[in-house]
Amino acid sequence: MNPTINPVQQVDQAFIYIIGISFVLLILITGVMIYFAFRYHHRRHPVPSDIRGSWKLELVWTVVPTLIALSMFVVGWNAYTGLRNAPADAMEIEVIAQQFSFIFIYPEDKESEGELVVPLGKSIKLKITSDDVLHGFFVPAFRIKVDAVPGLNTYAWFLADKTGTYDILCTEYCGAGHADMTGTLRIVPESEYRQWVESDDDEEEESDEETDDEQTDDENDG
Ligand SMILES: [Cu+2]
Repeated sequence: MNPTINPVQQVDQAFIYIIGISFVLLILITGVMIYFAFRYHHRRHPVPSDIRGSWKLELVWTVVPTLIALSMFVVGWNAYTGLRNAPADAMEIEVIAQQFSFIFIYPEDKESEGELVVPLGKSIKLKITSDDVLHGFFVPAFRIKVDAVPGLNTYAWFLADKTGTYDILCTEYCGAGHADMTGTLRIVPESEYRQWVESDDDEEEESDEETDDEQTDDENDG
């Protein structure tokens, strides 16, 4: 139904492809090495052979690994471009990283802290920046890991193709509260999203204002 390619699958394919080839090579090379150590042991093979080059062999061991390396590049490039090319119809959400939480600003002008709520089935483009120091915006379930840099706009996108809650983490050591700089991505059915985005939760947000965050922030500045 949705023609959008999901970069999660492309990233996983690139990973499996590269690790698969690495395993095949590991087994082949180790096998040949063990075989040669026995076969050409000095007791079984006292006089070494004098080999003077073989252009055919050299051609094979140059061309084959080159093709393998290029194929890895193509698979990786497809995954990378998949992650970088957000669909034109994606819903845009601003992400502002700060010591020590993520703030999300929705098209409807709603704001949330620590929790990113998005509707199921949509492509979501995140426009990322930082208010203070370097942070990293990481959502492992969607293979997103993008720096949040003060004064610079970076972006990421994902296809919200399954409901559920997923972890968000900061992956740049940004101060004493870095380890607590986590969040949740919640993918909900469109109707639930509408309800959530229209609900006025200003009072709710005020009650969770954390004073200890500010304290660690000040201690860290020195
Ligand atoms: Cu951070």
